[in-house]
Amino acid sequence: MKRHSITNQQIADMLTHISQILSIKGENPFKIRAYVKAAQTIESLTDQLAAFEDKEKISKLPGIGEGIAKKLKEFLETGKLKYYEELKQSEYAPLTEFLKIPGMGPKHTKLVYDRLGISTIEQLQKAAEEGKLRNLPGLGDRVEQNILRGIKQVQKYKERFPLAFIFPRAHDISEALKEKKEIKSLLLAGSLRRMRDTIADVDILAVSEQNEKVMAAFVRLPQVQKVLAKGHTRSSILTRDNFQVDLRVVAPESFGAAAHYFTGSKAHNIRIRSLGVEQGLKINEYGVFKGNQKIGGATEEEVFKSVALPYIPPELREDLGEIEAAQNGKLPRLVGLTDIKGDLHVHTDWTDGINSLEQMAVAAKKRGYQYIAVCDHSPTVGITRGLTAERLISQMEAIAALNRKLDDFRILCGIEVDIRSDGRLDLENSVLKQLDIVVAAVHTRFAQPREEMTRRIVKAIENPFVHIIAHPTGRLIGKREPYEVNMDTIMDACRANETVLELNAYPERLDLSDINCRKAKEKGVKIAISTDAHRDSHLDLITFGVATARRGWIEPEDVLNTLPLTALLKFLE
Ligand code: DGT
Ligand code: CA
Repeated sequence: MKRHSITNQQIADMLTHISQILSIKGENPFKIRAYVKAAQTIESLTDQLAAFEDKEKISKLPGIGEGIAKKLKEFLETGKLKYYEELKQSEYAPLTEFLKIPGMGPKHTKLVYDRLGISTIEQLQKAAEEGKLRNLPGLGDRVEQNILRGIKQVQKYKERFPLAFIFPRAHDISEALKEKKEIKSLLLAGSLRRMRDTIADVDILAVSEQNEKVMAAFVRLPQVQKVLAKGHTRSSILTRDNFQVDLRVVAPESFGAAAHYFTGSKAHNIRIRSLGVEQGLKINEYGVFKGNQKIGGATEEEVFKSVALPYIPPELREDLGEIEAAQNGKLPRLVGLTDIKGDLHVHTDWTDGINSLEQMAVAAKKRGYQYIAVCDHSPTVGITRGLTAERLISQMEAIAALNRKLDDFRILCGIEVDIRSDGRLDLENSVLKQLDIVVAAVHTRFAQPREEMTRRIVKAIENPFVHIIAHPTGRLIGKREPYEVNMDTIMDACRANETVLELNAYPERLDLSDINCRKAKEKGVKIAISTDAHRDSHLDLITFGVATARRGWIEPEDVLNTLPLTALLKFLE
């Protein structure tokens, strides 16, 4: 591995892997925590660690102690870390795969290995099916069933990766390629450009006239585990993270046609092509042709224009009505990043966030926002420092003091209040009514029957002090299915009570999903696109929320936090 090409993501992945091996081995929790924290810090850095001139600065980063800093220096300087190489030789190292299974923590992992010699997911599934796990100390019937369900879920997602996983890794690859002078321009196409919530493989287009050089550089990237194919116009690699990347090199005059074709979706392409056929045109990845004559294809606009359509944004290209809308001049004016005026769900170090109130406010202001709503957790969520009524009131005082200091910016006092299993909230209305904004959310008892869960959430929606329901279906992409809930009933109740549904932009949530956003819009329910930031750099995650909203045909006026501060305050009242 070339030293300068080690990315923050690769370093963070290594630290995470170390923490996982240590946790299975049953090492000191503080030591494990140190690696987890260091990984989080590095993942959220804006500058590449490898580009630090002064490597001594590493130990000054928040959450990175001397010991880990020394190891990172070694890794950056030599491309290898001896400690990690040795750790990977441990018999427990291959078991980290188990930690992806919901219901399997490090303790269970060690137990099944020590007692039953189980080291693969297949063996684990077989043992669970044969009822061999339930007799292990501390497991039992229910845990065994949970593990089986977890395995099924992991298998379901095996062929598709969460957007949150692919996005930074694909961008690292694209940045590395952009450094090659032979490449004139580059586009991440496919489902990634359409910002689907899961991605099967990455499709990259490069404009170049020096195919051989581009392909040679591509297959030599440090991310490559295996070269699957190497050709003149197309090559494929498997990354060390086990996802496939296809690179296609195209000539500038075909770029638009190729971009359109490889952005997809396939269903959208088929419709466009048949519109072409109706007009006697052939549309493919090389261009738009009338007979043998090429009449367009340098830009995507030319492709759309050839079939009498305006430009359709990538997020809409799913053949879910966008072509008809384009024909009738009814394409939505999609919400964009610059429409967002503030973030309505952020955390601070008063509960489980990393940054202080002031740091969050400064970061938001720097983004050009007019406001943020600080919505730390209420007591029962299970985190240790949930805000009691007393602490919430002190936080309100701290916020008021900061607001006096800040120009042209407002911190709203809020709470992410837990919706208990019977639909009652975790704090009294007498407390909630003192706040600017109340966000309510389900964090426990996800397995409730559909009717019960629906009633539980409707009760929160009907509470006159609740403004927003956070992450309304509770899904964690690739980890947890949405809970059973009747979305129609939820949305009808929101409409009736003027309650807003959150689109949580945290990339493993993206909840509401694109489909549910579209449904909310159709039902006349407003959405709030919020990041649920637990540190200042998380404010950037808004990108994923906005992309998901765009996939859901959402326009600025459908979104609460496109309102400027004064209009927002009026709405909240
Ligand atoms: P993915 O990879 O499953 O997350 O989703 P995509 O959309 O990236 O699909 P992929 O990688 O199979 O193909 C990339 C694009 O290439 C796809 O969005 C549209 C285009 N494409 C692939 N196969 C066909 C095809 O048979 N016909 C047409 N018209 N387009 C295709
Ligand atoms: Ca793809």
